[in-house]
Amino acid sequence: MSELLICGANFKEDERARLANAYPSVFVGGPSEMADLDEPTRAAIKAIAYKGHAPFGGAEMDHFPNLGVIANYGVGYDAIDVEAASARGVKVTNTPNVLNDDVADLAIGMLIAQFRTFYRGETHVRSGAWADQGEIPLNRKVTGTSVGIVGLGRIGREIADRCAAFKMDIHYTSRSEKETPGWTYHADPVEMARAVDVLIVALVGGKETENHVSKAVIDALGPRGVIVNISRGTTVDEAALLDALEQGRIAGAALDVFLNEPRIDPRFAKLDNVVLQPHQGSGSVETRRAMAELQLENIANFLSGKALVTPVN
Ligand code: 8YV
Repeated sequence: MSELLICGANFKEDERARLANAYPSVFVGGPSEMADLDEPTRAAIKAIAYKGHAPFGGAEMDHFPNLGVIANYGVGYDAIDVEAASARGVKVTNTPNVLNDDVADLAIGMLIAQFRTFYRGETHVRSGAWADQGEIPLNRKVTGTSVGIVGLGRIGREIADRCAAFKMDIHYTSRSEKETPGWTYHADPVEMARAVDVLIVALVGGKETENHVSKAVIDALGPRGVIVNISRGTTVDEAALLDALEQGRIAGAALDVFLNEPRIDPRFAKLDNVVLQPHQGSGSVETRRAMAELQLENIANFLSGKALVTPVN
C-alpha cells in the first residue's frame, strides 16, 4: 500500500516522477478528488505532497486517519488550514528561503518593466511602429525612487537589498521595527503610502493580511503611485485597485498574483498601465528544483522518524 499521496494538478511531470520514484504513491489532481480514493488506500496514507492553491481543510484531512504530514510545495501555505492540521496532530511543512532570490528578482524586474514601459516598447518594435512613428513616449526613472516594502520578511528583505542597489529611498512596514541600514519604519501602511511612490507587497497570505493594502492605502499612494504585488492576490483590495487604475488615481501596477487565479478579472487585460505575470515568482528551473527537493526531504524525514527540515506548526 502507498504511504504517500501526491496532490496537485500543477505538479510538473518530473516533480511527480521524483516523488513517485522515492515512495510508492497515489495521485489526485486536488483536495476535491481525495474523497474518491477508496477507504483502504486512504487509510494507508501517512504523508501528502501538496502543490496548489485550492483550499485544503480539516474535512479533507479527515479522509486520512493515519495522516502525519502535509508537505507543501511553496513558502506560502495559506491554502492549508494549519489550525485544523494542528488540531489533528498533523504536521505541515513549506519551502522557505530557497525561492527568496527569484521572487525578489521578479519584483524588481516588474517594477522596472512598469516604469520603463517595456510592454509599450516591445509592441512598438514587434509591430514595426518604430520605423513608422519613431521613439516611444519618454517614461520614468527607476534609480533613486522612493519605495515602501509592505512586509519586511525574508523575501521583503531581499527586495529591499535590491532596491538599495538602485539607490532608492527605502521605507517599510512590518509587525515590528527591524534593524536596518537607515530604512524608514512605518507602523501604519497609509502613512507609508503617503511617503513613497512605489509599494512592493511582500506579505504572507491568509486571513490576517486580507485587503491589507486597502482602498485607503491605495488612495494615499496617489497619482504617481505604482503597486507591485508578488505575494498573494488577497493582500490587496483588488476591486479598489482596479478602480484606481482605471480612473488614473494611481500611475500603474505590476502584478504576479491575483484573486481567482488563473481566471483573473478581465478588467486587468484592458489596462495599459499594468505589467501582468502568471504567478511565476519562484518559477525558474533552479528554484523549482530546490523547492521540490525540500518538499521531498521533509517527507523523507517524516517517514523515517527524523526531524522535519522546515516545519510550520
Ligand atoms: C507556488 C508560491 O508555490 O511559494 C509560494 O508561496 O506562491 C509559489 O511559489 C507555486 O506557484 C506552485 O504552486
